[in-house]
Amino acid sequence: MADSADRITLTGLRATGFHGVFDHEKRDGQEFVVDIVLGTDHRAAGRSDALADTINYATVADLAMARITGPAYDLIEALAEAIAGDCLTLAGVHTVEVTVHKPAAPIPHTFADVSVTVARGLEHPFVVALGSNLGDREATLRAAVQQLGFEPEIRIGRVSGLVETDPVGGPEQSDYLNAVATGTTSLTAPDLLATLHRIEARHGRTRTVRWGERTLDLDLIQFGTPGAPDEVRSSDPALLVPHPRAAERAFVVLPWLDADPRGRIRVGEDVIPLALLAAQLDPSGVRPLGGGSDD
Ligand code: A4P
Ligand code: MG
Repeated sequence: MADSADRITLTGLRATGFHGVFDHEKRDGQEFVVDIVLGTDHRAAGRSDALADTINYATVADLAMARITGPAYDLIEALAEAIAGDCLTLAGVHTVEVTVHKPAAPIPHTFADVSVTVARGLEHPFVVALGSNLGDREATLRAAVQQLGFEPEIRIGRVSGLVETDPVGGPEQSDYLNAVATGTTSLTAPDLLATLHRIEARHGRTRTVRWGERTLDLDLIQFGTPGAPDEVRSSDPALLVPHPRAAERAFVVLPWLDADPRGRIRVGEDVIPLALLAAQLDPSGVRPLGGGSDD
């Protein structure tokens, strides 16, 4: 999930709260105990030895304590979810696991403890472009979207209609089918790209000729929200995001606009509405295949 196995662990944070389904729980209160494990990356703090480069665990404790002693929930699941959500707002937190114990819960038997645990990750929006011009192109693109959605850390949002497109660049080759999928993920950008490569490989993708024909091409177009702190901008050849050619390609921009009419794209130092960019591109090489939504 996170790109490192680094952790901050806070256990046994305890206080009286008023959470519970029964009136007497909301009236009299009882003890709640919270454990929190934050997934993070300690490298910066390890190098600098500066508090500003890490997550202050006292702040984490303050946030959780405010939830334990704050407005009453019926369920400890809801309390755990609220604490997890608060932790994810802190800079540097990639993942969070919250366990809420309710050792005096109204269970009419002898028991040691009862608890619930929720595990959550930061969700980043992403845009993926799909292309195929070999084999059963439509079946391949549909299967690829399905396989992406099966990944536990990927949630597919909107998928464009399929478009048939004239090949751009490369040797003479047959027409492409293209589509664009948007979604959110708790993966990092490199891990999402690795997942795309695995799915390409499953469809027999081989890399011989650059821009040559392919059973399946999955390009990571954008990761994070352009202009926001979670936007990933990378010129590393192994991870070029935003995709350097996306903004000039009607076979990417037009289906993307179909999937997300309010989408925004980075072009150089600007972030502009996709609709504005689409209006400037020549749409003649892009033809809807059947039209409509693909999901
Ligand atoms: N790589 C780095 N960043 C990324 C990223 N954001 N997304 C690396 C995907 N891959 C990325 O990719 C080359 C290398 O880029 C890989 O090692 C990958 O890790 P590739 O998929 O092996 O090669 P490619 O797709 O032939 O090259 P490239 O430069 O990605 O080509 P494009 O720009 O994707 O163009 N015409 C139509 N009508 N429709 C198409 O879909 N596609 C292409 C390929 C050409 N013409 C087309 C279409
Ligand atoms: Mg590619």
